[in-house]
Amino acid sequence: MIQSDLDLFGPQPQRLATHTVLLPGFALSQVEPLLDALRPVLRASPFRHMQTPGGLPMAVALSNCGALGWISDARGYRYTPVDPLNGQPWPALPQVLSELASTAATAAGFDGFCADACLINHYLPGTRLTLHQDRDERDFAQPIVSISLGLPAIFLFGGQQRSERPLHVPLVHGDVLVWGGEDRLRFHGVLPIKPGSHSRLGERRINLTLRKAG
Ligand code: MD6
Ligand code: FE
Repeated sequence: MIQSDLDLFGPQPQRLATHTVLLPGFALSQVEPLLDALRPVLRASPFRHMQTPGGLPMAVALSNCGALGWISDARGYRYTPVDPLNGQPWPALPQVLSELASTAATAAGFDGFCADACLINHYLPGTRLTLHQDRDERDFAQPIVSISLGLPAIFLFGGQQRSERPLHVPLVHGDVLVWGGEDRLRFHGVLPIKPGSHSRLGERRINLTLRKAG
């Protein structure tokens, strides 16, 4: 096959580690339905800066949809069925989102993924996410599907120890990152978002991370 034939199939999946796959542009065809579905979600449960257990406001603003939502407050990090801002259940997980997550998981080698939680992160230029592990979910055998929208970011993909020097992975609008298995507890974060304006989303990055939390 010659190079121009390869291009017809679009960017190919990239394996970043044994159980971590970057699917470049995987969400692009669903961006408009995705944004249409997020609008009512964010009207019911708007972005807010949660307090860390240490009492500082988080730099990233967040919301959730699905049966469970991730929160942080003085008592720590956990999943709750109810939005603490309004006392109501988190908005339902839109079908377009759960289907995209499950097809992305399958494309990355994780069959039968059924998300019950979607964390919605909002970054302005300058906002970063410090290195952390995701360990508030019940079953670490379940993968995580992460969808990037808006401004580009450099994703820090570290090791099992905080001290391990992380890979710098560029993520752009429409990219989907899937990880699980032995990579599930790797440290990771996001470098400060560079100033700029995205043609569809303006001066922001939105990241959707879908999990089976309960
Ligand atoms: C972000 N993502 O990309 C933050 N966690 O805005 C995460 O913290 C994350 O992308 C677990 C798995 C995939 C992720
Ligand atoms: Fe994370």
